[in-house]
Amino acid sequence: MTTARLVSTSPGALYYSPAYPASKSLGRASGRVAFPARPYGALLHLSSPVMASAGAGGNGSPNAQGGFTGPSRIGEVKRVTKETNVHVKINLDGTGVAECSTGIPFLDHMLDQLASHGLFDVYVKATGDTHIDDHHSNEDIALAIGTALLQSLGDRKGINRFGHFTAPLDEAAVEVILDLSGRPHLSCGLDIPTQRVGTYDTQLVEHFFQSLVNTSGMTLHIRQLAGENSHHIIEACFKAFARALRQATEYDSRRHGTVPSSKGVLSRS
Ligand SMILES: [Mn+2]
Repeated sequence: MTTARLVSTSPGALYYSPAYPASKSLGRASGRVAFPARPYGALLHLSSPVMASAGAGGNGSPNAQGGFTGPSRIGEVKRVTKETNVHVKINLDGTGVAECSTGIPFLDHMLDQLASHGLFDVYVKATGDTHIDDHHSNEDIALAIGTALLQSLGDRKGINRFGHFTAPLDEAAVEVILDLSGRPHLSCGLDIPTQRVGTYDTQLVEHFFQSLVNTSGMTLHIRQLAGENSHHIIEACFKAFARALRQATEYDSRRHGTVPSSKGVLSRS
């Protein structure tokens, strides 16, 4: 972990605060998906297909799940250190569009799984000191994704909160159990037989999820049920994570927008 300077982050807490109602912060323009007017709005006008597709299910419009729909659930983080420069955007109500260029080809492949199987739109552009190794880039990308998730979830009202999925990939099977509790915890039970997949150090998988958990406020359990091939094991893990996260972030139509906690609040504090 290095000392990071957040040069630009979405003021998610402000944006999703009850004092800043969706009706005032959202709007449509010319029948196209319109992003909410924000002080840093210029950042959201990148010509990215990820962001161009964002908004289905957002803007308070009807979504496939029926029932409660909230504001657009988008998180954006720019994170710059002496080691890395990371830009992440995530739309929880996306269509599975991925635009990922991390400097780590295998991680790009895994983030594509996150988008595809989570039906999130995921934009990640990163440069880093990969001439040393992938450690800093892997960590900082995961920290930024976690922060973007934190932002996009806002006050976590109306969501399922829990997710559970087991994904097979040929001989491999990985189970993911997660809770968007606000409390960071990782139990990682992967047993990856080789040190590398391509150029990617397989030790970085657990580190990726630990970093993501820390900034997103997520309780995450990963269990490997079977597997011989390292690529299969890791990919099954990302697919199961994507599906479980999709479950957890989707709206519970019976909850009518209330916080899924008997305490009445899901926060990181
Ligand atoms: Mn693959």
